[in-house]
Amino acid sequence: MDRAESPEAIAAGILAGESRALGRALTWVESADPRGEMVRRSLPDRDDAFRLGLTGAPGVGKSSLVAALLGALREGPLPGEETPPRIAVLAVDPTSPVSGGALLGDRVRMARHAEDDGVFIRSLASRSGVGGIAGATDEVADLLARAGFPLVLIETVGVGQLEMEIVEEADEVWLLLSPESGDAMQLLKGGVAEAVDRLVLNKCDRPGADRLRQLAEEIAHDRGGAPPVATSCESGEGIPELAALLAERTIEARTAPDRERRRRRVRRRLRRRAERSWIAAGLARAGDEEALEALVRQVEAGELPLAEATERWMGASPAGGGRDEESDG
Ligand SMILES: Nc1nc2c(ncn2[C@@H]2O[C@H](COP(=O)(O)OP(=O)(O)OP(=O)(O)O)[C@@H](O)[C@H]2O)c(=O)[nH]1
Ligand SMILES: [Mg+2]
Repeated sequence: MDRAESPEAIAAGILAGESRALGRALTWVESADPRGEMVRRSLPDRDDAFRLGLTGAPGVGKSSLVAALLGALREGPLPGEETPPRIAVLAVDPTSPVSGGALLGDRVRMARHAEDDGVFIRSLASRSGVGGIAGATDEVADLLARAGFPLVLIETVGVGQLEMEIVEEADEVWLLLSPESGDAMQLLKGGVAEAVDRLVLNKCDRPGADRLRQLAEEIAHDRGGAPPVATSCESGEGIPELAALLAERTIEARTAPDRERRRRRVRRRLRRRAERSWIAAGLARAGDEEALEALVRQVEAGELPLAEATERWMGASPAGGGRDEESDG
């Protein structure tokens, strides 16, 4: 193996701020390569990055907002610090197996930050091997925290179940709505505000923004939620306000972390790791592809019930002896 590619060398590279080393480690983490875990263990044990989930319909302006926030936050240090905060951006498209299309646009919008070595941009593919895309998002964010990024922005397309699983991994979730997307009012009336921490009304330079704002304010007020913030990535309206909020949260995450949130995260992480080990252990005991193929033929020919074939392949004793294992679930 190339020595420069050893987990130790990669960990050292990460601590020296090399984004290439970080990229390599994240690929290992994402694909559940054991070298990812070795790098993780070589890095400081810290979990104090603030993770912001940004979600919303395609084209609502998530990447534009991320770019605007990067611009604002990279301008100067956070209070009490000497250098601007390093920021990581994860672009997650759960609907795309390779996260292609959305990222192309993101690359363009974030191009001016590509040269900034305090900014690290990464897309995550949904075919991840770490217990699904939510698991990959969590483990990647964990590594980024250890690599010394105090702030991780997670951009996710959509507001469905899968997106919500991803944003579960975040400390706070902002939902972007825009007067241009026809269903913004319906989403609001349907109670989408309940599922997120803040509504961001982007494209407030566009027609219809006032109506959307009025409804969003009413709803936020009724449920006692955070007031919505109207933004425009064109005029810059609302950007300083959101950047200040984020700066505050980032410092809070370092100085006064939310213990309960962390406990839930550790719990999910533990479960996911256990599930992964169970599956790996089960597959190690199971028969090989050839055995599987033979069993498939027997089931097909009506010679063997599916349940029994499954147990045989799993390596359980043939005549139903493996069944009592269910009781420890
Ligand atoms: N007028 C106006 N246009 C905006 C604003 N924000 C973003 N846009 C435009 O909206 C389009 C989509 O912006 P993106 O930032 O790519 O949106 P996105 O939500 O990241 O899109 P996906 O990643 O494809 O889901 C681009 O053409 C932007 O220039 C805004 O505040 N006002
Ligand atoms: Mg985008």
